[in-house]
Amino acid sequence: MLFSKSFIPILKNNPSEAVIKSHQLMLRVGMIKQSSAGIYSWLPLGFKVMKKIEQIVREEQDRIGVQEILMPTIQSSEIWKESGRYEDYGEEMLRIKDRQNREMLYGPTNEELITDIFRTSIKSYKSLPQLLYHIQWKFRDELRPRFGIMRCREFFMKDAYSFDLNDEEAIFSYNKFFLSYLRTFQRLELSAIPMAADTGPIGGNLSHEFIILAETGESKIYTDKRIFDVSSDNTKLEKKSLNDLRKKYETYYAVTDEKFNKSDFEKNIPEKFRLSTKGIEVGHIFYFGDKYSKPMNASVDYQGKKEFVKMGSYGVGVSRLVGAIIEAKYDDKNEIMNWPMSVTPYECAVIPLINKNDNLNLEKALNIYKYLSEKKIDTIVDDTDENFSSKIKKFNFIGIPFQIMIGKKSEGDLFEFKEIGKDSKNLSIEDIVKIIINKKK
Ligand code: 5CA
Repeated sequence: MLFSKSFIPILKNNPSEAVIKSHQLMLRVGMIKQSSAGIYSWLPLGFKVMKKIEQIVREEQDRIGVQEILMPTIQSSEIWKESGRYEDYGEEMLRIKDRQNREMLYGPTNEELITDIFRTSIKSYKSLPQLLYHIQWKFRDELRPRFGIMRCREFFMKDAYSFDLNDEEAIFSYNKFFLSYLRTFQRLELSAIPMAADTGPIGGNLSHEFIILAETGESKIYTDKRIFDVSSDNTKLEKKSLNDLRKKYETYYAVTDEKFNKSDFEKNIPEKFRLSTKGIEVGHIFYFGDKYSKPMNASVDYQGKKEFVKMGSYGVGVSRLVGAIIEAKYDDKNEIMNWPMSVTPYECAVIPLINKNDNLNLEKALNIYKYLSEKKIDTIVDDTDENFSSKIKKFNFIGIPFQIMIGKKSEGDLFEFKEIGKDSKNLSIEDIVKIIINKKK
């Protein structure tokens, strides 16, 4: 991509409406644009990051055997009346009437719709388990949308649903998602802690929130620091292995505000391991048995009897993750954004010093761009005539992890190259490619 042709509308100053870093930065470097309260357009830079996150979430769902579908954003009120949630959901639900005066709504979540899809097609216990997910926009008319895309009204979510014959099988499904979430957040270079959580309007009595630590987070959390050392490596997709994994986490105290109990916290954790801080909820999983299947009559035949299926649901805030990654990775001191390689908007920036009447550096930059593109390195070239130091500052700000500067320091076949936040050195283009490709692995 040539910077001159890109759509990256960078603002000169921090927008005054933004109070937290991710919101400021996303507006400032032109990742998003607010269209109305709590509703945003995603511009190329932000959209690229979100799509990369979406793909990682997708791959980790596929890996545990969940099948992808796509349900609509607009739902009929009928199914919500069947489950009993139409009234209960309250003002957060955006209710709409169509031209026939039918009550419709913009889906805030999809338990009802998926249960309806399931019940019309699956009749035999032999088809279980069924694990299904989709990645789709949701709408919740939040009372106080804030922090940009972190708590907004329209947001992009991965929601998955499991259907099983009995509790034991359903917990197996739950635990598969538990593992899948740990792997997903690890690939995003986030350290997410699973915490015992309240179930709110989704319901049920088993639930974990996946929380990453950040001072600007909305959730107050209390945890034993030793939970950070638990590893999910070598966990097999088998009942025992998955049960053991969840148990390993659950031996450590880790709860959100609603479940906090001061005396338990102090009794169970030696003082040096106690951590009370704030975090951002990036995922939430629920087990709620037959809460929806019973009123909606979703059942299978098993040994001549009708059994209501046991269900769980599993959410990841795909759009929220863009902001959450910024909150977790921003280097305040040096004012540098550190995108994980797996989701960075561009992997490499080529920054030529361009003098009037001298095209040599620009030509070199364009040749490098061609070469890196052949090597499948996602590159942006700053072909504008902005001054050299403000170009460098700009790419630190956007957070492109690798940068090649073509200015006074580059000589012959060697180019000034740096990994963001580190010192630069002169290297050949072949060595540069090796370093970048190695980091991508
Ligand atoms: N049906 C369940 C699981 S699929 C459900 O809706 N869970 S949830 O309410 O916890 O939402 C799932 C995830 O979506 C949350 O963990 C959070 O990361 C994200 N999310 C929820 N509300 C918002 C919001 N207003 N803005 C941005 N992201 C949100």
